[in-house]
Order: sequence, then structure tokens, then C-alpha cells
Amino acid sequence: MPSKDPIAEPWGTRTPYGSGQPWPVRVDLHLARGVAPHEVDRWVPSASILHSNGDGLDIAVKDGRIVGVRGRGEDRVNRGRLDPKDLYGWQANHSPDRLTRPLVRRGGELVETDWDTAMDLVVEHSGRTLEDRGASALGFYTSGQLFLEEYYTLAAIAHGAIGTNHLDGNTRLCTATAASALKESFGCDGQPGSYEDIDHADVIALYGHNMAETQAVLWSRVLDRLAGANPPRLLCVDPRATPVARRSTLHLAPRPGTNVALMNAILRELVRTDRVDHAYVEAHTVGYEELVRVTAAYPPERAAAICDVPAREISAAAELLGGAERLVSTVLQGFYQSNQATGTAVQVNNVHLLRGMLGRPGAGVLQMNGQPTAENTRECGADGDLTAFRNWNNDRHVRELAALWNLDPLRVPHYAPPTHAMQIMRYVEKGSIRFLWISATNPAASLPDLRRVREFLSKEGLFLVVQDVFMTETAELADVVLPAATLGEKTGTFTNSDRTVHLSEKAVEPPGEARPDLDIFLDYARRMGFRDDDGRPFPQWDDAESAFEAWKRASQGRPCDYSGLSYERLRSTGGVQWPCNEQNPEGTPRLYADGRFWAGPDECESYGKDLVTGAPLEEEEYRAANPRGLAMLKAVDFVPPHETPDREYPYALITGRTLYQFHTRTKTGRAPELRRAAPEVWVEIAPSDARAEGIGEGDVVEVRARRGAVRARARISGVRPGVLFVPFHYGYWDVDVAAASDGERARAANEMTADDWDPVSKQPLFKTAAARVRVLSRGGGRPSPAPTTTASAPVGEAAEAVEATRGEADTLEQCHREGTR
Ligand SMILES: Nc1nc2c(c(=O)[nH]1)N[C@H]1C(S)=C(S)[C@@H](COP(=O)(O)OP(=O)(O)OC[C@H]3O[C@@H](n4cnc5c(=O)[nH]c(N)nc54)[C@H](O)[C@@H]3O)O[C@H]1N2
Ligand SMILES: Nc1nc2c(c(=O)[nH]1)N[C@H]1C(S)=C(S)[C@@H](COP(=O)(O)OP(=O)(O)OC[C@H]3O[C@@H](n4cnc5c(=O)[nH]c(N)nc54)[C@H](O)[C@@H]3O)O[C@H]1N2
Ligand SMILES: [Mo]
Repeated sequence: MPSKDPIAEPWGTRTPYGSGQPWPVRVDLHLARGVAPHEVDRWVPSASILHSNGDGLDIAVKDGRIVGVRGRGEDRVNRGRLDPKDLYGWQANHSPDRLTRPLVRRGGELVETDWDTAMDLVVEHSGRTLEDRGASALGFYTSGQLFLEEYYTLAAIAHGAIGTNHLDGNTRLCTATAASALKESFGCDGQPGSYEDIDHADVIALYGHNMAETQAVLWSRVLDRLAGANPPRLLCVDPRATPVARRSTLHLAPRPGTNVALMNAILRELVRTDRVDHAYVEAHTVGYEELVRVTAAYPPERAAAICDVPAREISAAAELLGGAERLVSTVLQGFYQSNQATGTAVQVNNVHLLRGMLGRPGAGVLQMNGQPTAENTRECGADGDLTAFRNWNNDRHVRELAALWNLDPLRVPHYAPPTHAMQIMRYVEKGSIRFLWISATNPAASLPDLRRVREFLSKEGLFLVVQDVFMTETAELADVVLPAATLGEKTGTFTNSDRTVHLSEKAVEPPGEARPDLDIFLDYARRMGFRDDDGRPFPQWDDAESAFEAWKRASQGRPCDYSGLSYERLRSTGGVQWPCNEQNPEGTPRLYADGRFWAGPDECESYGKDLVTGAPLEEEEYRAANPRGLAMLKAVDFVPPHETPDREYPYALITGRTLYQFHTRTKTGRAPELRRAAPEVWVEIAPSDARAEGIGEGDVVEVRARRGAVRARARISGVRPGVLFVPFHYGYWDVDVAAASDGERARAANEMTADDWDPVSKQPLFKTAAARVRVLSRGGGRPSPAPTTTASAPVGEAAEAVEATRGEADTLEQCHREGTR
């Protein structure tokens, strides 16, 4: 049974199942008011786009409009379930404030124009910049929310036709660490595990991953296992009492930024108690002695002092992991966006390698993705890597790519690793990048240190193109705004966290003159007159399906091999896991089942990096250390975060998500049910800290870090003492900035975060800052607008206060919005 109120019961009703059994089907559906299922004209296959889970769904179409969605019962990923964001988020497609015509800046104002005028301007500026200053003056910053075909086309244009090294995705903020941890351990990107491992596991460990809120359907799978026979035991590592923590056998709440010390102690205990699969380690890995040597210095008591977690809990965690017969681990932003991101994520891989827990049912590591199509950004090489996990530092890989594109290898930049997003932004700031094209991402809300971001994106001398569905904080700063079509309005493929490829078909026409991103990129290429070495128009494809066919050739023989797939095949079978090729015609549930890795010096995606400094290793060093291409056990010592709490800023500040909103809310903020469920920014504080600061539930407080501040109502929650949590969803597109802020922008969490990143993956540290907090005004009995079903649930007296005001929900949203102004 689907749940009656997906906002109140986001995980729906339970369909319990036992270990090794298939996950039962439960089909969730939401249709616009007044539309009955039999009145739907067509159901068009697609998948969810407001997270990386890849839940299969059908879009309901009536009279040429989207009127709802239904989970696909036969889909391997979700077996029919959908989360609240997917059930309601599609309404944003119909929002009256969609961008429907191109805009250009005239006399300081953005004014509507036609496509020819807008594209001519883009072509003129990029063409002139290319001629006058060379390819390195052009940069492209894209997304984890477009389709595979769109990324592959953009990669071909940037790396091939233009020859700039400056192409990256917002995946840099998201899953760059997943990619780099996989490269460091296995030589190549690519998710080893499968969601089906959840069905078999006896222990599931979630590291910095609030799965209940960020992959709600996968969490339903876990809840159903917990409700069935032989339930798994859960380990949660998170400084907040998330819904995951509440259901865990063991919850460790470390000081933010201390993950490496914790993981090293766990590894040390595994070695000390000989929970090591020596045969596996011997046959399939290098680096064991070094790992033992480094982790030996982290007895639980030492880690306990660093992490402020009781030593016996650390030992208990090692015992839980060490006793597992089928271990699944998932890792996300609590590791990826925290201090020593790659170093920590690699230690989770190490647990699996030590214990031989890879490549069989129930034994899998999931270095999770976040965005729906982040996997494709990485595969296609639109993420600061080369297409199909090729190694920029391997001349043969570069020659292969150039041959695919029929371009001279010298045109494909490979003098240095492709530029990462944070460096692209520095070049913009310094003025060496003069033309920047941003697609499907909103950096003026999502990058750290926003005051600075706003400054350099509005800089004199920068020509800024923004391609979006809505007028965002970023689009406001553009010279040209290109209106894009989005899910349901265009066709393409995308791949989720466990390598499942879905085809998403066009269901309805985009509004006004909005166009699919693929059409925009190809139109640009044609107008620029890009040619391959035989004088044919480049890229050599001209629609989604021909782009997919070209991609199949690019991926053939690489780990992410799509050569056995086609649109036809995806239409008839639904989701398939890559690699899908001649050898694996049905797709591949798990990588490395045969204990072979893509780590040979000639095939690996990267020669690896030093885990402390991030310094890239040379081919010779890699060959010497790993001549046979085995998995690598890489060790790292704990190094404290750059910014830690002190007298002036006594709290550790972390930022993240809530179940009901997606990122900068351009879609979820336009769906009434979701908007109501989490209408306004809040800050979470522990009861003991609230008492010490004299803060009551609902009080309006100012959280201030070195770079900026946020004003929000306090929620007294189960966050670790000494830590403040602020959701990063709330920017400025739906508030009157001048009225809201007395001159200071103080709503977006990223006013406070630092322009600092992991040295290995270059992922920004959204979860490591220091802040202070003070009361601005009393809440007057009104609680904070934070959801009560999630990690932000009130505790103690706050819970009673919130309970007492229930039923006033409709008026609350407004009060809160006014309250924080
Ligand atoms: N509802 C919803 N779902 C989403 C998204 C969304 O915006 N909304 N976005 C999608 C995307 S793109 C992503 S990347 C994923 C992100 O999914 P998650 O990573 O699950 O989400 P976050 O809230 O960013 O962070 C997870 C947890 O990290 C914890 N944490 C913070 N600092 C530390 C630390 O130092 N150590 C440890 N161990 N934990 C720490 C936080 O308390 C938080 O609960 O979600 C995806 N799904
Ligand atoms: N403080 C803090 N900051 C964070 C994080 C955090 O945890 N804390 N998390 C980081 C992470 S993991 C992520 S993924 C980023 C997300 O950061 P962003 O990518 O900036 O966030 P979104 O709101 O998803 O922006 C996507 C944009 O693409 C548009 N869009 C949607 N679909 C389409 C389409 O089909 N075509 C086009 N052209 N446009 C489209 C949307 O309207 C929206 O403006 O934020 C990062 N920033
Ligand atoms: Mo993300």
C-alpha cells in the first residue's frame, strides 16, 4: 500500500521481506487533483531526477500536459516506489515563471529576444575570445542533472572542438570524492556494488549518508529489510540524530571533520582482531603492510579523543563490521564534503578489501552519487576527466579519444589534468577566463563563500551564458540566458548510483521557445562551424539517439561499456546496469566479481595521488607500486581541518539537506506540498548548547562565520553538542532581498562556507567551518519551520512546544517567512 500522505509518511507503508528474497512491489502514484488514472492519455517512461537513486517512473500525460507520475513496479531500482519530491516535484514544469524565451543584457537589464539574436551573441563572444585569447580563455561549468547525450556533446565541444581544458561539472561539489576514492582504490571510477546487495546484507554501514532523506526509496528498502526476517544490523556515522541514526544498531556521532581518525581506528581493530581475509588481500591487493603500519597509530582511545566518540563504541563498530558476513557500505557527503574527504572515503574501500567483501551478493561498497545524472557527467568526461574514464596522462588514451572524434590528438588538451571547477572559478576571478557557459547549475547559491561568487560572476570583462529552466540567482548575473527544456520535455538516457541506465522519453512539448540542452549545444557547434579532420560538421551527431550511438563507440572496451545497449533495448527492458556489452549482454550487477580491477598501468583512469597533499603520481611511480593492476590499500594519517571551532567561533558548522527540498529549490520550491513541508531556513542546535546560549525553540538567531551570516529560527534537535546545522536550500530567488536582509544577504548557508577543498578530489568542504550564534528576537511561541519527520525533528521541550502548535500549519509558513525577515 502506498502511503496516504507522503509528506507525513515519506517512506510509506512497509512491505517486509527477508534476507535474500526479492524486494516486494509497491506502486506509488500521484495525479493532479481531479484526474483519475483511467483518464490519463499516455504513460511515458522516465526516472526520478531529484536525487541519484534512479527510481523508474512513468509520466502521466493528459491533453498534452504532465498530470502526474507513477512508480514502475517492474523497475529493478524502486519496484514502484517514489519519494515525496518525485511525487510532487513535476509540478514545477508548469510553473508560470518558467523561462520561455532567451534573454540578453541591454543597458544593464535582461530583456527577451529571439534565439538567433541570443545565439549570435554567444557565437560572437566565444568566437572572438577564442581568436584573441585562445581556448584557455573559455570555460564551461555544467551539471549532474542533464542527460548523458548532453554531457558527451559538451565534452566533445569543449575538449575536442574548442580544445579548452576548462570543463567541469557541479559534480565537483557532489561526487568528485566518490570518483577519486574509486580511482585511488581500484584504479578507475565505477561503482562496485548494486542496490540488490541491500537484500542480502547482514550489516549495512552508512557513512555521512542520511539515506532516509536523500535516497528515500532506498531507505524504504532498508526499512523493509528491518521489518522482515533476519534483519541486517546498521551502523551510522553522522553527527546528527538522523532517521538513519535512530534505526541503527550503533550510531557514532563524531566531531565533524574527524572521519579519518575514526576509520583508521576501525581498520586497526579489524587488523588487531584478525578480521582480515588474508587470501583475498594477498591475491588482489597491494599496500597491506603500509595500511597496517599507519593505522597501528590509532588505537580506539586515541581516535576517541580526536573524534569525541567513546572508545568502546569505536571497538563495537569494528566488531560489527568485522563480524559481518555480507557487508554493504554507503558513503556520501558527510565524508565527501568534510575534512580529508578522499582519504576517508578510501578507508571505507579498505574495509571491504581487507574483508574480501566485494563482488558477491550482499558484499558491496556504494560510493554514492548525489545528483540524478552525476554518473554520466563523470563517464562522459564533462567532470574534469576524459571521456569514458580515460586517463589524461596516458597518451594512448588521448590518441584513442582523438581518433573517435576524428580530430588531431594535439587538439585535445592533455598538458595537465582537466581543470577542476574551483580552479575554473579562480581563473574567472583573476580574469584569465573571459567567457563562461553555465548549464543546469546555480553556483550563485551552491558554491561556497557566496559574496565572492556574486562578485566574480558579475565581473566586468566576463561574458556569462546561463542555460536554465528558471530565473535563478545565477541567471540574474548573466549576459545571455538560454531557456532550457527539462525532464519530460526531452529525450535522453541517464545512469544512477548503481550503474543502472534508464531511458527518459519526451512526454510533452517544452513551454514557449525553451529547447532541450542537447539542441542548444549542437546549435552552438553548427553556428561556430566546428569541423572534424575530414571537414565534416563536429560533433558528427545531430540528435539524442545518434549522440547515444556515438557514445556507445566511445565507451566500448572501457569499464563503462554501453555497447550492448540501445534506445530500443532500454525501451523494452527498462533499467540495465553497465557494463552491457558482448560479454555481459544482460548488464553487470557487480564490478570486480572476478577479483580483476581496471588498475593496470595501461588501462587505469589515473595514476593516483598522494592522499595528504593531492600531488599526482607519475606513470613510473604507479608502475613500480602496482605493476599487476591490483586493488590498492592506501593509508592516510589524520590531519585536523583548517577551520576548527575557537573562542570567537565556538561551533562546528555543517550544512546539508532535508527530505522535502532539492538543492536551491528551483523545482521543489515551486511544488506547493513540498514548499509547505519545508518553507524556510532554520538552524539546528543541541539542547545543551541552546540552554547555554539562552536560545529557545523558534527564536530568531544569527549564525555567523568568518565570511557571512544566516538569520534563521532555531530548532532544538538531536544534533551533536558543539555543532550547528543549516540546510543549504534557501537562497534568494523567492525573497525580496532588500527587505529580507537589512542590507546583508543572510539566508543562504553558503554565505558562511569557506572556499576550501579536499586536496585530492578538489571537492569543496561544505561541512567544515566554524561559527557562532546569538539570539536576535524571541520566537513568541512559534516553533521553527523545520520538518518534524526528519533529522530536524525537535527533541525535549522543543518537541512539546512544536506539538502544541500543530494544526496551525497553513498560517505557519507565512509567519515564518515574515518572522525571519
Ligand atoms: N531530499 C533531498 N535528497 C537529495 C538531495 C537534496 O537536495 N534533497 N540532493 C541529492 C544530492 S546532489 C546529494 S549529493 C545527496 C547528498 O546526500 P547526503 O550526503 O545524505 O546529504 P547531506 O545532508 O549533504 O549530508 C549527509 C550527512 O552528513 C553529515 N555530516 C556532516 N559533517 C559530517 C562529518 O564530518 N562526518 C560525518 N560522518 N558526517 C557528517 C550530516 O549531519 C548529514 O546528515 O542527496 C541527494 N538527494
Ligand atoms: N552549503 C552547501 N552547499 C552545497 C552542498 C551542501 O551540502 N552544502 N551540496 C553541494 C552539492 S552535493 C550539489 S550537487 C550542489 C547542487 O547545486 P546546484 O547544481 O547549483 O543546485 P540546483 O538547485 O540543483 O541547480 C540546478 C539548476 O539547473 C536547473 N535545471 C534543472 N533541470 C534542468 C535541465 O534539464 N536543463 C537546464 N539547462 N537546467 C536545468 C535548475 O533550475 C537549477 O537552477 O550544491 C552543492 N552546494
Ligand atoms: Mo550533490
